[in-house]
Amino acid sequence: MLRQHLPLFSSSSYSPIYMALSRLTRQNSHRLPPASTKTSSRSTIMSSSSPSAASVPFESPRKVVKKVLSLSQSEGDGATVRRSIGGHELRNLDPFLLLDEFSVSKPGGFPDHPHRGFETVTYMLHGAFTHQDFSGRKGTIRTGDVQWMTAGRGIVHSEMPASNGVQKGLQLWINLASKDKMIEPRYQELKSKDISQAEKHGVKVRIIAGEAFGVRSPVYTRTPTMYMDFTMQPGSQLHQPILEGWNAFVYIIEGEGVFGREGDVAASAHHCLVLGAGDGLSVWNRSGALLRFVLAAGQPLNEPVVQQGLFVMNSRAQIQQAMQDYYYGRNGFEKASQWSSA
Ligand code: FJE
Ligand code: FE
Repeated sequence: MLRQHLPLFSSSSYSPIYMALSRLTRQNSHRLPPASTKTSSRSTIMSSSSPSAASVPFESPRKVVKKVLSLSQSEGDGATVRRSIGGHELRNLDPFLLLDEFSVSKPGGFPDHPHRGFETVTYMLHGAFTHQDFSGRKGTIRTGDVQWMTAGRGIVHSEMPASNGVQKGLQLWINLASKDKMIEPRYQELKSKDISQAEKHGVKVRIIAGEAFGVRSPVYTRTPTMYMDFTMQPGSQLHQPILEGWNAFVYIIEGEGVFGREGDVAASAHHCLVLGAGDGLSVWNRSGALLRFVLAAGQPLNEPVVQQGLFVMNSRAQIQQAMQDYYYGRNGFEKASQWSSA
């Protein structure tokens, strides 16, 4: 399988002309892991109560196989992102394409730009963001809210700060299978109060997608995905099942913790930890402060990935098609030419 990965656009390169003229400039090939045989993302309730050191309840606990510190870089219009997945050190974590921890203040943001072929999941950590799209849809997400946007065949939108001060959040891009790349766009929006939560023995979880502690999220994941936000009290431990065959990672938002094996060194904020094969993740917070992190896992698609900035398809020909469709306003981009955000 090939992954041909091309650079994201710079802020000056949103224009259709740039996109039409863009050249495919860089290609990286990767071998992908074998396809998973499981399709369900169901998991069982795990107890995190056992104080015993030998209490890891998994047959094959997942270990951290790669640890990447995400450094700040500029993106969009005056925005700052810490990019882990999708950056140079972590190009490939099928089905995930990108994870940005973003920090943006007015008048910066992410002005009008297109997407095709994948989903964007925006999770607000602090502040508020307004999105507007080319079909007239407009909305604001605030601290704790999630916007799960399936771009499918095409969305053109803007994502801009909605209040003063710095707005912070995470944006995760999830690839769509070849058969789903040209589906109708769809939004799933969850207000903070509607996000399923569970708490047990000093561990709180907000379930954005999938299931933890016996509680399930209502979000439909076209590419099977789990996505959780865990907050662990000092001294607590967690044992979270993750389907075998799925690729999984942790991104630490705050504090520090021991992930995978009890004897490992603690990892701290802004690190992305790629997990190896296995059936679950164990975490220990041995620090004196809160530990907060997201855990995401997804069923690998095992399909070729050809990315040109904000279009992610399976072949160069499909990328050319996407650029033409956007330029000429076809195949889902009909509303693109007359529209600009207010
Ligand atoms: C962008 C590529 C992009 N990270 N985090 C190029 F992906 C973007 C872009 C974002 C983005 C938006 C939000 Cl709300 C959060 C993000 C990249 O939109 F602006 C450029 N120029
Ligand atoms: Fe976007």
